Amino acid sequence: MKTKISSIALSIIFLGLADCKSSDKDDGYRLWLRYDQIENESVLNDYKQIIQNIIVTGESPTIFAAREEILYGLSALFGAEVPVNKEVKEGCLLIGTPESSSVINGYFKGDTISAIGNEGYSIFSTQSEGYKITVITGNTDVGILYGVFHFLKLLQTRQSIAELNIASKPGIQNRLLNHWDNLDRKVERGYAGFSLWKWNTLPDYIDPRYKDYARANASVGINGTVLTNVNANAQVLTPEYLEKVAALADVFRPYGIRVYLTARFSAPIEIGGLRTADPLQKNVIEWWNNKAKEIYSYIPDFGGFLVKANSEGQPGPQNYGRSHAEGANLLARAVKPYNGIVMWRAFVYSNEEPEDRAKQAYNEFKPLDGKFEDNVLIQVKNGPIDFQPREPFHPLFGAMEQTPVMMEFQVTQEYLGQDIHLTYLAPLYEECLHSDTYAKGTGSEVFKVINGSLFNYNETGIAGVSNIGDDRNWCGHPIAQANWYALGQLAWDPEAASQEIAEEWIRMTYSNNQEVIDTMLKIMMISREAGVNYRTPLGLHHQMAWHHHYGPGPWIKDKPRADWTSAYYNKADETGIGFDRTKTGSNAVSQYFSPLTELFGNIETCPEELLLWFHHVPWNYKMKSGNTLWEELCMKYYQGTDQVREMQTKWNSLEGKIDDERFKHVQSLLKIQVRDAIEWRNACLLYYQTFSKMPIPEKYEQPDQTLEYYMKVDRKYLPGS
Ligand code: BDP
Repeated sequence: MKTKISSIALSIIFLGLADCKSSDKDDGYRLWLRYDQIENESVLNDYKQIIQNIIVTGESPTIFAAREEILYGLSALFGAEVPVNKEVKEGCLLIGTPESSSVINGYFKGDTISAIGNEGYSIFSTQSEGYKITVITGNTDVGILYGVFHFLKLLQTRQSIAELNIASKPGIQNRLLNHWDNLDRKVERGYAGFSLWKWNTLPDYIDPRYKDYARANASVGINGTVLTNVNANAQVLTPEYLEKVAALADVFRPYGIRVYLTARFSAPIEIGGLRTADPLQKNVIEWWNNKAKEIYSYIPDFGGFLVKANSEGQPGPQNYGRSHAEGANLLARAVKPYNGIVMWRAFVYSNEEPEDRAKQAYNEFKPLDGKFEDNVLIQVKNGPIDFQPREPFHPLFGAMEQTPVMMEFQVTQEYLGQDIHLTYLAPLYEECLHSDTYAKGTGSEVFKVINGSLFNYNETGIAGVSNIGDDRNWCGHPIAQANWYALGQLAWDPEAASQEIAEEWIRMTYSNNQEVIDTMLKIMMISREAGVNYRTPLGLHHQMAWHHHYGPGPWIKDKPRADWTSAYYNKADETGIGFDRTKTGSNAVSQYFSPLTELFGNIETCPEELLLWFHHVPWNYKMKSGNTLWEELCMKYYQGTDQVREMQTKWNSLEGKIDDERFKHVQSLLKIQVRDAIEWRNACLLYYQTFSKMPIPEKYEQPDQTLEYYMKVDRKYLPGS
C-alpha cells in the first residue's frame, strides 16, 4: 500500500499540476484538467460509492499514461486515494482491452468491439460475480486512454455515473493541430508567447510541459501535431533537428499523438545541395525518398508532411511549370511506404492573377480532382479568403469527389482580437460544418464532406491552427483555451453543438455553479457574433489594419499587393459598398452548387449576413428590416459594441463566484475589448461615411474622434506578425 501512495504522490508532482489549488487563485495552467476536489458531499459520496477501487490491465506506455491519469484524477477529485486492486470487487473501475482483461473479454465473448473501431471506447456499468462494477474498454490502448479522459469528464461535469452505457468513436481520422511555430521560437500569428518547442535544449532537456500538452490534446482526442510553420524552414528536415523532433515524438507517442512537419518545397536545394526542386526530376524524387527514409529512421510513426506551396511567396511545383498534384504526389510517394500522409494546402492565390482571390483556389484545385495519390489530403480553410470573422464556406467543400478534402480552422484569433478579445470560435466552426454544400442535393453539409461520408473518402482530416504558446495559461486570453478544447471536440464529433461544448468546458475549467455556467455561456455564445458586428457585419471582410491584423483599416489601399488591401474587398464608392461576386461581377457564385449559386447570386435572396460578400449594394437599398443599407450597417456596428458591453456587465457579475485571478484577467481584457470595439465601429463607419454621405443616426452615441485620428493609430510591435 505504501508504494501505491507514493506512486500517486509522485505522479502528482510529475504531472506538475499540484500548484494552483486555491479557489481564489488559478493561473489557468491546468486548462480543463483541473480535477479540483468535489465539494458537494452528496455527489462525492455517490461517486465514491460507485468507484471504490481500480484495476487497470495491460502494459504499454499508453496504458501507463491512462493509469497515471485516472489515479491522479480520481484521487484529486475525491480528495482521497482510490485503492488499486488485483481482483474485481464491489465498486471496481475496471479498465482494459478485451485482450488484457479476461473479465472484460467475457462481455464480448472473445470478439473485439468492432463498432468503436481503433480509437473509440466504451464505458458501461455492469455486474461481475455479483459485484457492481464500471468498465472502461476499447480495442486499443489509445481507445482506453480516451475513455479514461471521458470518464473523468463525467465526474468533472458532475454527471451521474450510476448507469453508464457510452460508446464513442471519432468521426474524423486525422485530428491535428497546426503550429505556425518558427525554429527561432517566434510564432506566426501566435499571441501567447513563444513556441512551446525549445529547440535549443532539445533533445536533452524535456520540458515537463511537453507532456502536459500531450495530455491536454489526448483529453480532447487530438491525435496529430504539425510542429512547424507552414511558411517553412527546410532546416527542420536536417539530422540536427530530426533528433529534436524525435524527442518530442517520444513524449507524445504514449498519448496517441503523431508528429508531422511542414516540408519546404525547395528543401532539396536549400539543404540537399541540388540545383532544382522540380518534382519530375529523378534526383529530386530520389532526394525526397531518401529524406523520408531518414525521417522514419528517427521517428518510426512520423505522420507526414503539411505543405504550403506557391502561395504568399512560398516555393512550389509551379516554379517548374508543374501542377499542385505533381508536387503533392512527389512527397506522397516518398512517405507512402511508411504510411505517411501529405496535407497539401489549398490556400493558394496570387496577386499576379487578375481573378477574384476568392475564386483562385477552386480554379486551381477543382481540375486536379482525382489526380492525387491516395495518401494526399487537400487542406482547405473554412472560407475562400482567409479566416475572416464571417465567410461563406469554401466552395472546394463538395467540389472534390475523388480527392479527400480536409478542414483547416484557425484557432489562433488572428482576425478576431488575437489574445486580447474574448471570442469563442466554436459557433463559427459549427456554422461552417453545418453549411449545406448541395453537392449531392439537400443534406450535403460540410461535415459530411470532411467526415468522408459524402464521397467515401479513404482519408479524413481536420486541422486547427494552434493558439498555444509558452504563456503560463497556454493561450493568452483565459477564455481562448475554449477554442483549443472545441477544436478537439469537433474533430472527434463534427456534429457536436458549440453550446454543449462550451458548457462542458466551463464546468471543467471554471465551475459547476449554475449561475457561473449560465453567465459564461451567454458571454461565450454571443462573442463571435459581436466580433463580426463591430468589425465586418453584413458580409464585409478583410477590413483590418495592414500587417498585424488587429485593429481596423478599411482605408488600406494602394499597396504593392492589391489583394492585401481593404479597398479590394469593400469596393466602397458613392454608389454603394460590397464585392460583386454575381454574374455581373467576378461570378464566384458559380463555384457553388445550385441552389446556392442562385440564392447567393440574387440580392433579394442572399442571406443578409453575407450580402456584401456577394453583392455591391446601393447605400439606400432597402433591407428586410425596412432600414436602408447604411442604417442597417450603423445598426450592426452599434449592436456589436452593445454586445461587448453586455459581455462586460455579465462578466463583472461573476466577481467572487470564480477565482479572482482569472476573473480580474478577463475583466481587464474586456475593458480593452470595449475600447477596441468602439474604435472598430467608429473607424469603419466614419470611413464608409465618406462614400455614403449619410449621417450616423442621432439615436446613437456619435464618434468622439475623427476619421483622421483613427487613420493615424499606429500599433507598433504587436506580436505574431
Ligand atoms: C494568413 C496569415 C499568414 C499565414 C497565411 C497562411 O496572415 O501569416 O501564413 O494565412 O495560412 O492568414 O498560410
